[in-house]
Amino acid sequence: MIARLYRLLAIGSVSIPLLACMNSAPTSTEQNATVPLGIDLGGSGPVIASPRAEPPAKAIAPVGGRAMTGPVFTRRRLLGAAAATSALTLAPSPLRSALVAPARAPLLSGTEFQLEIAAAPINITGRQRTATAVNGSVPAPILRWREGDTVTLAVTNRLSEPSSIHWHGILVPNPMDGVPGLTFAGIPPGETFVYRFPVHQSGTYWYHSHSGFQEQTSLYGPLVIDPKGGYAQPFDRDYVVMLSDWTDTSPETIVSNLKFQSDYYNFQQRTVGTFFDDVAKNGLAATVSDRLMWGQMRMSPTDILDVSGATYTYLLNGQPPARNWTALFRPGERVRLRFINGSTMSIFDVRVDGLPMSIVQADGNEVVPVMVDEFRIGVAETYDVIVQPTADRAYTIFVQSEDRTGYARETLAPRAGMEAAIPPMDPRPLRTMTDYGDGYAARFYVGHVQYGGRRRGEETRGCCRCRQCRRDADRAAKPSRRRVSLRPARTHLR
Ligand SMILES: [Cu+2]
Repeated sequence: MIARLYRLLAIGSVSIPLLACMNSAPTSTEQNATVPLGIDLGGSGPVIASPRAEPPAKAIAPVGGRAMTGPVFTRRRLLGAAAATSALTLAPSPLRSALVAPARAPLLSGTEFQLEIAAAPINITGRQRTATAVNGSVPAPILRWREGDTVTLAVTNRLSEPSSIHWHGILVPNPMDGVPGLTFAGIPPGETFVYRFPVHQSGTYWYHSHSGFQEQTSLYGPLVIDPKGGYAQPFDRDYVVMLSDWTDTSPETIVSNLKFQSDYYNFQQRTVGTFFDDVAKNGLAATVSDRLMWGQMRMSPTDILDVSGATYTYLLNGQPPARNWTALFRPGERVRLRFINGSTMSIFDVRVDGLPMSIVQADGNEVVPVMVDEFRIGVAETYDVIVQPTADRAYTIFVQSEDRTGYARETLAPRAGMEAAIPPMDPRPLRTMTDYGDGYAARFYVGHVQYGGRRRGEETRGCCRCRQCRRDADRAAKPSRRRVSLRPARTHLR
C-alpha cells in the first residue's frame, strides 16, 4: 500500500523528458541533438503492425559531394510498403506476431509536413505492446529539411492524452519549441498544432515527444538538415543510424522503481565472491578500505547505467540485433553514417568492426575530421562519421551499451543478405573514484529521461568531500596536458 502510494507520488505530474531537457540546456532550445538520414536514408523499421499511409514523400534530392546513387524513397515505394504492411494487419495474429518485417521509417522531405501521433502495436521481444508512433512509424519518419527554408509541420494528436513534439537542437522561436508548460500548452487529444519556423542551421538532429513517457514508448525520429552551401566532406551514401532502447515494462513502472531504489535494475552488484577475489588480488586491508569508502559514499562501482540490457532491448533504426538492419555500399565509396542516440537513458560505445571512422560532425556542428576506432555517444547526442570500406565484404556496426549488458548492430554490406561476425562485447567496466569525480556531473544530466538532476549548487567535480574526491577535484582544476582533445570523455582514440 505504502509502496503503491509512493509510486503514485513518485511518478508525479512532471514530464520526465522535460526535466532532462531543462537540465541539459539553459535555454528552451536544446543544443545537443542527434538525427540520421541519408541517401538511402535508410531508416529503420520497427515492427509496427498497422502503419497508416503517409503524406506524400518527395524523392530525396542528392546531397553531399558526389552524386548519390543509392535507392531513393519515392511516393510509389512508400505506398507499396504501406500496402504490404496493411496486408500484414489483416493476417491472423500468430502470423502477425511472427512477422517482424524490416520496414523502413519513411523519409519526408520538403517544407510542408503532416504528422499524426497515434498508438500503434509493436512487437520487439515477441510480445505485443503499444508504441507511440508518428504516421504509423517507429522510429518516427525521417524529416529532411534544407537550411534557409521555412518549414510548416501540422502535428495531429490521436492519442487519448496530451502530446507534443520538441525539435531537439533546433533554433526556433520560443512558441515553436514544443515543450508543454514552458513554451506552449501541448497538443490536446484530437487537436492539431501547426509549427512553422525558418531553418537557420544544418546538420543531424532529432525530434521527440516532450509529454509524459511518450519518448520511451517510441515517439522519436531523425531530423536531417542539408546545408545551403553543400557539405564540406564529400560522400556517396548517407544513412541514418538511430539508436534507442525498448522495454516491454511500462516506463511509469521503471521510473517508480528507480525512485524507490536507485539500483533497482543493477544486477551486477559486487558480492562476497568478488570481495574474496579482490582480497586475493589487492590484500585484505586495501579491499576493506575500498569497500568502506564506497559504503561511506553510498555508491557502487558497478553503477554504470540505471537500466541495463537485462531490461532493455537495444534498437538500431528500430530493429533489435537479430533483425540485422543492413546498409549497402560499393567498395571504395564514402559512406556517411548519422548516429543519433534517441534512447531514453542508454549510453553507447560505437564502432564499425574493422573500419576507422572519420567524425565530421557532432551535435549538428561540423568539426575538423577526427579519425577514431570507437566513440561514445550519450543520450540525445548525434555524431556524423564517414567510413570508406574498400573490401568486398560485410562489416558489423557494433553498438555496445556502456555497461556491456547488450548491444545493437547493423551490417554494412555490398549486397543484401550478407552478414559479418559480431564481435564479443568488451569487458564490463567498473567505476573508480576518479570516474565519479569527472563523470558524476555528466551522469546527472546525460540521461535524456532522467529522474533527478544535478542538485543545485553542487560542484561539477567531486562527488563528495571525501579525501579521494577532493584530490581528484584539485587535479582536475589544474591544466593537464592530457586534456587536449575536443571531447576527451567521449572520443576514444586507440
Ligand atoms: Cu530533447
